[in-house]
Amino acid sequence: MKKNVVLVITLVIIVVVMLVAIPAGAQQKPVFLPMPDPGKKVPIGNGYYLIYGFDKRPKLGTVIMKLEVFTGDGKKDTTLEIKGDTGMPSMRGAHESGDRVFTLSKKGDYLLPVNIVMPGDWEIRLTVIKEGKVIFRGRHNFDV
Ligand SMILES: [Cu+2]
Repeated sequence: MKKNVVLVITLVIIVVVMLVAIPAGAQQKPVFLPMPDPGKKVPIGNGYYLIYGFDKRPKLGTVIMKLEVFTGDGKKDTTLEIKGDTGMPSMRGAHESGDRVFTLSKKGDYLLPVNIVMPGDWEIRLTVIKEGKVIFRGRHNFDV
């Protein structure tokens, strides 16, 4: 009899943990869509698009990521908040920069320094925010 009680209590605890933990985990893992290559148009919704690139081919050291956002009729939009998180997918947590905000240049380009600290596979995850709402998440993967 005691064994059954222990079994039932264990099962109840497992079910409760699953109900609480799985939806919370799902909310914490946003999906970043793979983006077209540097220099190409990346649609970000509502006809808007962005074009990104680097000041030089990414290599060890600091490279500057440059990004421009255009409205559907081709005007630059400089009202967005854009964040970038850089790291190595094969070494999750080892070099993650955390979300860092792009600064806006006088020309209306969004700029972010990216530190490449070792050779291998790298990933930049972009989050684009308009009026406090995330409108786009995308990632760029490359090898150094
Ligand atoms: Cu590494």
